[in-house]
Amino acid sequence: MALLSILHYPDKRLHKIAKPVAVVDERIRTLAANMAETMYGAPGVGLAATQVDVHERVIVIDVSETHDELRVFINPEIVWSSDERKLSEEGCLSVPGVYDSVERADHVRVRALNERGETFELDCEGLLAVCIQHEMDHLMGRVFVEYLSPLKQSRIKVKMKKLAQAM
Ligand code: GNR
Ligand code: NI
Repeated sequence: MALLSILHYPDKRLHKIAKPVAVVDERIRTLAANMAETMYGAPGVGLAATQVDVHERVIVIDVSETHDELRVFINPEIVWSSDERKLSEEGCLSVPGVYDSVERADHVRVRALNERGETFELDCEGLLAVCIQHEMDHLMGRVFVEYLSPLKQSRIKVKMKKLAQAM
């Protein structure tokens, strides 16, 4: 397994649109395993392939406190979203140190392929619902800070550029 490096906002590659996975093979299973290792190491509760500069529709999530509920979503689709929406505080491994409120559907149903290429559906609420929507945004080239005001976005860009210089 290997730790992958995570792109940082405002890197242009975070805005690339991921392509569907054609075949769930060993290459995809290795990618998912390396993404999981990178997510746990960060530490984070989710990671989209876009963040490690792989532009294919692969997400890993583990919102458990015990870090033993890894879920891999390949070619995820939201098949239903609740009309009820909820504000919650988000952070992102690609925008370290920035946390702000984002409004999203409170409850979603997701259909995806697992690591064996089998279709599954999952009802998501709470942090899992927030996280799957946040990760699916990454696959579409969208970072959560783009939901914030233009003023906040420009301040975040300044902060990230200073951070990059310090590293
Ligand atoms: O680790 C993460 N925590 C988090 C908290 C609230 C809402 C979304 C997230 S996802 C984030 C990891 C990440 O950047 N995934 O893309
Ligand atoms: Ni993120």
